[in-house]
Amino acid sequence: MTQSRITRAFISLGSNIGDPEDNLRQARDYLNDLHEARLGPCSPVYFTEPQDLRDQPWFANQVVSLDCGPTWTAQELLRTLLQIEDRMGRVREQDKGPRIVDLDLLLFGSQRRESPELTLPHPRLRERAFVLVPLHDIAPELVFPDGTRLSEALARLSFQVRGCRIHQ
Ligand code: PH2
Ligand code: MG
Ligand code: MG
Repeated sequence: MTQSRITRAFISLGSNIGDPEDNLRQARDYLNDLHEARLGPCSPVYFTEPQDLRDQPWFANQVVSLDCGPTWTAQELLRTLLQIEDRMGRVREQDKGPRIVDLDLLLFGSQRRESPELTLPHPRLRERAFVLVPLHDIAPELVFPDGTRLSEALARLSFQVRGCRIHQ
């Protein structure tokens, strides 16, 4: 992959069915095999209290970076993430149910967009410790496209990290 016009994307990985850590590993393998893209730094895996969902097992969550060559667009990456979810057997009928894997596009470079298909940055990014904590592990200096620092967004959230567990 040439170095020109590489866009760094950040992707949130989540799972709370079966063997969640192994599901995240499999998802990383799929990302690693993508053409014209390279998996960059990956955060540790955290075990996190479910947010906005009732009576569900805790999640395994992680954030990874993906360096995308010039042929990639944010929409194409989103479609690819949904395909990986399908290949891994995600069932979509009850969207609030537990999931084998959830791959959310958090950021695609400094792109900002709002469409029914895709909003960037991810609209709930700043409310979620299970996203901001691992994102901060791999990109502590990150500044969002609107100029807010990731570290400021983290400081505004109320949560607790105990080892690899995140309570919120
Ligand atoms: N994903 C959600 C809603 N709530 N909570 C945790 N802890 N982890 C998730 O990945 C998660 C969630 C919607 O996709
Ligand atoms: Mg999600
Ligand atoms: Mg999703």
